[in-house]
Amino acid sequence: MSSLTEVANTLVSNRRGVLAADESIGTMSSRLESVGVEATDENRRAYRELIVTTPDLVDSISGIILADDTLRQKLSDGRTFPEALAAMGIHPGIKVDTGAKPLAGAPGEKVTEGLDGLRERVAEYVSRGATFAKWRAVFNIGDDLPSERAVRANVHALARYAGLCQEGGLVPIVEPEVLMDGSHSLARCQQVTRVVLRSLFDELALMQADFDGMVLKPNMVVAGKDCPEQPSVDEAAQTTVDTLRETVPPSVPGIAFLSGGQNPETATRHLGAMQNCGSLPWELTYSFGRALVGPALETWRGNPANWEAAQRALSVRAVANAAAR
Ligand code: 5MM
Repeated sequence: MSSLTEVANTLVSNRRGVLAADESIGTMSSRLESVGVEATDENRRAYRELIVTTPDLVDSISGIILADDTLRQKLSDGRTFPEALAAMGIHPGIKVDTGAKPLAGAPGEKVTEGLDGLRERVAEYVSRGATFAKWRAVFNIGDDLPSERAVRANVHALARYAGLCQEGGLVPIVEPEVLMDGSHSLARCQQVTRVVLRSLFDELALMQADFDGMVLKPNMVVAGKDCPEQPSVDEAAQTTVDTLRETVPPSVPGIAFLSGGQNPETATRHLGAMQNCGSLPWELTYSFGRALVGPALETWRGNPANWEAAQRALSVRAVANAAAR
């Protein structure tokens, strides 16, 4: 087994999942401000320290995705974040995209950038201890969206990212996110997710990415958050699994879902229900951001007196997701 395959398997097995703590500086700043914490480098660092020092996190978390600034910061004890994670038995990961930018000629759609200089950045991240990477593309659902050009531009970038990571020794987490924004139905989300995933795996094959040395991080197939007809948990879970069976090659070791703005309990219930949808060729796990850390951030609010309670709030979500598997 190559070391990429080994890392990919470790990320998704043993009932563990990946924690996404890679909010860009802009996103992290607004999340801190939303709970009354000033958005400074130090507060962003302290919040990430709270996450990674949560007791027993290793029992339910196999890897943590960091942002570039966090990778370069240190814990209070002087260790870098990758050093601290590796010592705990948690893989340090790095978000390598530079964000979703408006796609020329495609109003309302975005293409994720970050390929320029990526070979060199991958080498640097490996030297700083990262073992895996993440790149996220976003797709809006609308009457005529996503357009074919937005799908093709994004899957092309995702596939080139995956190739560069594997060449440089990082396991790529490949994240195509069909957004929950809007009033579209479950069936429409399924249709769009199917198109995106088919196109993605065609492009990954063209770029000769190794399916067994990657992890797919898709959205769950759900109705838009403003859709008046919301499916049951079992229906959304079954539709998600059906869509993945149609599109994801069996050699991919694991699928680690994003939570996409679902409330934490609902995301966990969906994950649990999917485990009862028959035998599957891949592991199904979580790579949640908000659905894991949201309650901890709400509890902490920048007050040192809330530190342990916030860590317990994170623990509750992490343990619940591991149990759902
Ligand atoms: C943690 O947020 C990640 C980075 O977001 P920005 O680059 O937009 O600041 C994001 O990619 C995240 O990894 C995924 O969306 C999964 O997080 P959720 O909250 O959807 O589970």
